[in-house]
Amino acid sequence: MIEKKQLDFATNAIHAGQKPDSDSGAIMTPIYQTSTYVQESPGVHKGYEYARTANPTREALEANVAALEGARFGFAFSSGMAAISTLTNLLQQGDHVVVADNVYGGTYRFFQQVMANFGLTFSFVDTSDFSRVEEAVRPNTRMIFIETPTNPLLRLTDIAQLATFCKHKDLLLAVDNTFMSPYFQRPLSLGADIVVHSSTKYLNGHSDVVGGIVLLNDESIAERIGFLQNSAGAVPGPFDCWLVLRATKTLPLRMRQHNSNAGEIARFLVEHPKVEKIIYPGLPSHPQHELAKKQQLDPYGKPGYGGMISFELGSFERGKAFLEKVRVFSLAESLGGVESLISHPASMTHASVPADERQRIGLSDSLVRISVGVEYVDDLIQDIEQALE
Ligand code: P1T
Repeated sequence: MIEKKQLDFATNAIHAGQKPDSDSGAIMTPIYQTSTYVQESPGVHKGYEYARTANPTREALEANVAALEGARFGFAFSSGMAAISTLTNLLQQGDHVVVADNVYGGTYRFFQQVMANFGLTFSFVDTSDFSRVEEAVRPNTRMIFIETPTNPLLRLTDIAQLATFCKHKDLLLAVDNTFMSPYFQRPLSLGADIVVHSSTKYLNGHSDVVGGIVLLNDESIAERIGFLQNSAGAVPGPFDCWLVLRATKTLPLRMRQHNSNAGEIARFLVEHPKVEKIIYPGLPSHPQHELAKKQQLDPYGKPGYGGMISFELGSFERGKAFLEKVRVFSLAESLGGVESLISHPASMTHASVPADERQRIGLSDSLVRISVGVEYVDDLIQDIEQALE
């Protein structure tokens, strides 16, 4: 169990889960680059037997992110998908899951094309509309899985409302908190059972690691996740854990800058005549701006909207021309790094969602998604301006 500290978020970001190395006094947690640990006698050891089961660098990362999410337990994985896949391993053949109908394309693909072959069924519904969730729940429903805001349409679901419903119906509520990071949203404090992240994104923030993490409070589910982490074995290497641990120290600084830059860019895009529709939860025009203001709060209670913006340029051709013309933004999948990225969800991150399903949920071929980095914001705005011309 991870010790819960009452320190501030920014202090925890730097210190939680870490202590000076007992051998050398090194202030930074060492990279325990080892696959196994020497035992004095069979079963007599220092708490570590084999590195798939436990590694001190990984444990430090797990404790660190757990402190940020307000969780008792954390389990790190080799990717966000490995973390999500482990959540489905909590279920049994015949179980049903209600999923937000706009999730990362890889999550949709994994549920529909992999887990559906193992006797699980999934209903993809717009969870931002609570009545749709109520309608979708069946006697065999065991879990509700959401992203809020969603990737890439940035739709919000009221976590507290859904959590109350899930408690009443005895369902597990899992929230993919990748887009907000714990700095701007802590779903466990709103009643969710499980939080999952692609730590590839904001948690690591430097586009040099693929990783995932699961955070939760319930001891018996945590025991099972720990068992699955060891049994299925999709664990991250110690160096990757160390990189993410290094990165979370600056999570508050980075998130504040992502949020501030994205806010300025969103206000610029709103005014631009060539931009047909802009989606950013920080804009009063976002249909769930009021919910964003209430649900997406920094550790000091101030609303934050993150660094992701989606917008429409009217046609695929115009979107493509724009994507090709940007210079500071880089055309690439992924998000949440210090550098600004731009992508075309329909052909990139959400290509595995069938075209008719994309159309049904409103993910058009002309939608462009940007992950606003922490560069000097005027350079980013100028870049967008010249590419729109
Ligand atoms: O890529 P990986 O670390 O396995 O994480 C998958 C994942 C899970 N959840 C969300 C909300 C995500 O956005 C992702 C990965 N997304 C991208 C690669 C992307 O560009 O949207």
